[in-house]
Amino acid sequence: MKIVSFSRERGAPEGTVVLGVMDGPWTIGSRIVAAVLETHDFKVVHAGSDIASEHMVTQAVAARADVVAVGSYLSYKLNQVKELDERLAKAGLRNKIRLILSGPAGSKRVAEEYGADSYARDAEEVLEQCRAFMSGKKAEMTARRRVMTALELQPPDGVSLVAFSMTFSAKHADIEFSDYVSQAEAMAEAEIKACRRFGWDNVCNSTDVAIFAQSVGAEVYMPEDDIPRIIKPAIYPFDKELFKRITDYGAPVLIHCCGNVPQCIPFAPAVNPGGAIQFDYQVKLKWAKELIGDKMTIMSNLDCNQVLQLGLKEDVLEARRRAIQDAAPGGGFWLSGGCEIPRDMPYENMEAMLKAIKEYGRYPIVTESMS
Ligand code: B12
Repeated sequence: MKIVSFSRERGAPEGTVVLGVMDGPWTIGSRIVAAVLETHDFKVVHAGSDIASEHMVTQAVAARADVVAVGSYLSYKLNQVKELDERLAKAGLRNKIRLILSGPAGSKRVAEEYGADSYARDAEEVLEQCRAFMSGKKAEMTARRRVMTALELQPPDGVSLVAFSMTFSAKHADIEFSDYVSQAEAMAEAEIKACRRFGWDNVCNSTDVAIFAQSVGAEVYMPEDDIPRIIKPAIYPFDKELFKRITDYGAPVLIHCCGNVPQCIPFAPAVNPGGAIQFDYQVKLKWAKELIGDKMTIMSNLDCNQVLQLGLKEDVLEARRRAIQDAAPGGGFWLSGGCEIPRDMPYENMEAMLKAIKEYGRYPIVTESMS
C-alpha cells in the first residue's frame, strides 16, 4: 500500500511579513491575512493591535522584515501610516521594505498620500503583493554587482545611483564638516547613514579636494562647519602613477573633473583605464559617452545647483530620464550629479532620482519610449 503524505516540507520562508493594526483593537482581519500568508510559506510576525508606529519599526528590525503590512480602520488616524513610513526611513529600512496598506480605511489614493507603497483590498491581494515583491527582490542584483557590472561596461539589471556626496551626508548625519573630512569614523558613519536612508548603491569615500591638496603640501584653512579653503596650492602631476598604484590593489578609481573642462574627457581613458569619470553639467553627456563610453564608466552630470538643489522634483525626474537615455544604454554608466550632492538638496529630489531609475533605468534601456 502506498502512503501519500500531505504535509509539505518547509524550506526557507518566501519572505518575512510584519503585520499590525495601529489605530484600534481590530484583530480579525490581520488574523485572516496571517493565516493566508503562513499557508503560502511566508513567515509572519504579529506586531499586534492598537500599537504605535514605533513598535512596528522595532518589530520590523528584529524580524529583518521584507514587508510591513498594516490594517487601517479609522480614517482620522491615517497619519499613523505616514509616521510609520517616516520612522522606517529614519531606521534606514524604507528602501528595503515594502509597506502595504490594507483595511477598510485604506485605498489606493490613501496609500499614495500617506507614504505606503501599495494598497491591498483583502488578504488575497496582500499575498499577491508580497509574492510579487519577493520575486522582484530575489531577481535583483546586489548593489555591488550592479555597480561593478556597469564598470565592466556590461548592462546591469538597473541603473545605479552612485552619489558623490560629502556635505549632504555630513549634514544628514548631523556631523560637523571639519570632523567629516578629518576623521575616518565620522565620514564612514555619515556615508553609511545616508546610503541606508536613501538606498544608494554605493558608499563613495571621498573628501574635500582641499584635504587632498593638503596631503601633498598645500596650505589649508579648515572652518568648523564649512568647506576647507586652500590658502597656498600645491601642484600634483603624478595622477597616472597614483591611479596605477591604487588599481594594483584591485580598487577601481573614479576621477572627478570639476567645472567646464571638456578638454579632460579625451585623455581620461589613458589616465584611468578601466575606471570611471565624473564631470560637471557643462560637459555634454551624450558627446562624452560617444567619445569614451566604450572605454570607461561615465557618471551622469546633472547640474547640482539649479536642478538637484533648486529644481522641482519634476525637473530632477526629467533631467535624470534624459541622462539615462543619453548614456545608460549598453552599461558603463552610473547615475549621479555632476559634482558633489548639494548639502541642502531636498530629500524629495533625492527620492526623484531613485524614482527615475525605477521608471527608466531598467536594462535593456528602451530609448524610443522615453523620447
Ligand atoms: C468587529 C468590529 C469591532 C470589534 C473588533 C474585535 C476584534 N477583535 O477585531 C470591536 C467590538 C472591538 C470594535 C470596536 C470598535 N469599532 Co469596530 N468594527 C467591527 C466590524 C463590525 C468588523 C471588522 C472586522 O473585523 N471585519 C472582518 C474582517 C475580516 O474584514 P475586513 O476588515 O474587510 O478585513 C480584510 C481587509 O480589510 C484586510 N485587513 C483588515 N485588517 C487588516 C490588518 C492587516 C495587518 C492587514 C495586512 C490587512 C487587514 O484584510 C482582511 C481580510 O481580507 C466593523 C464593521 C464592518 N462591517 O467592517 C466595525 C468598524 C470597523 N468599527 C468601527 C468603530 C468606529 C469602532 C469603535 C471605534 C467604536 C467606538 N467608538 O466604540 C470601536 C473601537 C473603540 C476603541 N476604543 O478601541 C467603524 C470604523 C468606522 C471608520 N472607518 O471610521 C466600523 C467600520 C463600524 C462602522 N460602520 O461604524 N469593532
